[in-house]
Amino acid sequence: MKNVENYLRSTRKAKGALLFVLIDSENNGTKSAAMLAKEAEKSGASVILVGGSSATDQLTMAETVKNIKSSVKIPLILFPGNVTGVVPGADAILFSSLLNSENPYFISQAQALGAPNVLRFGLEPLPTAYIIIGEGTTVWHVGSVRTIPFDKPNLAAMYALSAQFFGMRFVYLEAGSGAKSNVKPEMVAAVRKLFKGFLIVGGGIRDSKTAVEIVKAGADAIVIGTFIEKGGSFKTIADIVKTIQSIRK
Ligand code: 1GP
Repeated sequence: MKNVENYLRSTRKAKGALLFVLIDSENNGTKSAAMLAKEAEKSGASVILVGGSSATDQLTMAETVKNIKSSVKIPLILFPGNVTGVVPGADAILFSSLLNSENPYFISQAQALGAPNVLRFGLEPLPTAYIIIGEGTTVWHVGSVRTIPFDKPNLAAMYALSAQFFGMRFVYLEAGSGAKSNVKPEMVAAVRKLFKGFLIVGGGIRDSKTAVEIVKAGADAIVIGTFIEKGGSFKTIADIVKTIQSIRK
């Protein structure tokens, strides 16, 4: 796909909020990544994300990307947890800075190390502020996060506004993969009030009700990973897509 950012904006406009399905390249489930991606596409997902904060095997990642690419038409976007997450064959990459990390490596150093390969592999960089909410998750641990508590929406809004001033066109509010609690709608709404770009929300979303609350609060896309990895039904995924697309701004 030539221009993923345009695709995201125009699909958002035409169809309503989008579902991104996250596939961990190191998933140990019974279904292959390509099979999961195919079912996700059939259920109405708009994007396949491949990555994760603990997925560090670059060879497996590249192989997974290749397999998924040959199975689906929807764009495949890399979601790197480190420089090892930059591999050839995808359409785009969430070129992210973990804004509330305490370790400069995750704010700008890994990005500098990864940038030459983003260029070399022809990946479309989607400039993204990655903001972690809550604690105890893998991304929280790996990313040396100075966390934002779930009940402090204004802190998240401050980071999102700074992302906007930096010129980042995407904000990803992340509770962490498999998080017990999802990002609360109050926080999504506080961010939406200030951030004009494309707002992604993920972590701990498993049902339509939660997805609807988050979209109504202003998310442009929600991300679901663990539910699918654990064998959750694609009928639920199709229901989620249908309900979030029925919400109009
Ligand atoms: C994690 O936001 C994504 O990076 C998805 O979270 O795995 O909890 O669905 P889940």
